[in-house]
Amino acid sequence: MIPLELFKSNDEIAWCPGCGNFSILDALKESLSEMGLHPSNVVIASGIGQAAKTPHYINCNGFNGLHGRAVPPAVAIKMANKDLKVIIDSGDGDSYGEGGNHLLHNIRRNVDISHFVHDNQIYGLTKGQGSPTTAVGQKTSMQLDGVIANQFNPIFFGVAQGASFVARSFSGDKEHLKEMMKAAISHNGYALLDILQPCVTFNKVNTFKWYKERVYKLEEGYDPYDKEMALKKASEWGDKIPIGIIYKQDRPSYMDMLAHIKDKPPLVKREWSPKDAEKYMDELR
Ligand SMILES: Cc1ncc(C[n+]2csc(CCOP(=O)(O)OP(=O)(O)O)c2C)c(N)n1
Ligand SMILES: [Mg+2]
Repeated sequence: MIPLELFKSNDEIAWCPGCGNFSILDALKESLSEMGLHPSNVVIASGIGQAAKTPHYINCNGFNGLHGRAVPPAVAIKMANKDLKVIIDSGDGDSYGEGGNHLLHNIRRNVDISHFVHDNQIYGLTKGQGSPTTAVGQKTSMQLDGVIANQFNPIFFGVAQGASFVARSFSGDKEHLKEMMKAAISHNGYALLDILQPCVTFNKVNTFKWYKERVYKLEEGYDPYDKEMALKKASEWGDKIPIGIIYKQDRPSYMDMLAHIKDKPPLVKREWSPKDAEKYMDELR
């Protein structure tokens, strides 16, 4: 156990009162503290958005990068120092919209990082345009006659693509959220955790009440290794929305497969010198 106070940041929080981000931030700090992970061994990476401000609001290593580009620095950090726990904490727009391409390829690679998506089904920071997870027909500040593009289902996508860990939780159930965060952080490989979160200012449809009335925990005995069942569960959305670990698969992580990284000390801890490159340079001269 690491004292919770160590994760306290002095930055002023710029989220709206009542935002689901607050309990996600608390759950994150508590999970890290209870897992005994010291702030110096943790990195939180994000893109741009309200959710993506998280690295400023927690005292540990952080990287607040470009919109849709949370995955590349997170992967690079993990490649350079595989001893670090690398967590992406970003929004639905950042992760599934602008960052969709990176998401797809990280699922394929299975780099050992957790990806926590604050899914408020809206572009919050830029004042309420529809995001990939906004429902068809929903009126927004931008789509005045309603969204016409199909709604993206991140859970179904993750399972179908063979992500090694796919889960969903809800910011209104902090204990469940912590359980999912801890499972994702402990997982060896890429862990996608979609977190349903109300945006009290720009999404008047998917409110705290809307989620509360619909989410239910997976039945006792549910087997996340059963892909067919997982695809079925992943398709559920509407009156009933399942939360929990929907899909799991044991396969080696990217780091476990790279010859120059597996079974070796992290790259940052190895001796090196620019002279090491000379023999390769000679070949080109
Ligand atoms: C390349 C690029 N496109 C668009 C933007 C504008 N932009 C910044 S944040 C954002 C949406 C963020 O939405 P989301 O990731 O869902 O986070 P939220 O604010 O809802 O937490 C957009 C469109 C940008 N900064 N860079
Ligand atoms: Mg959002």
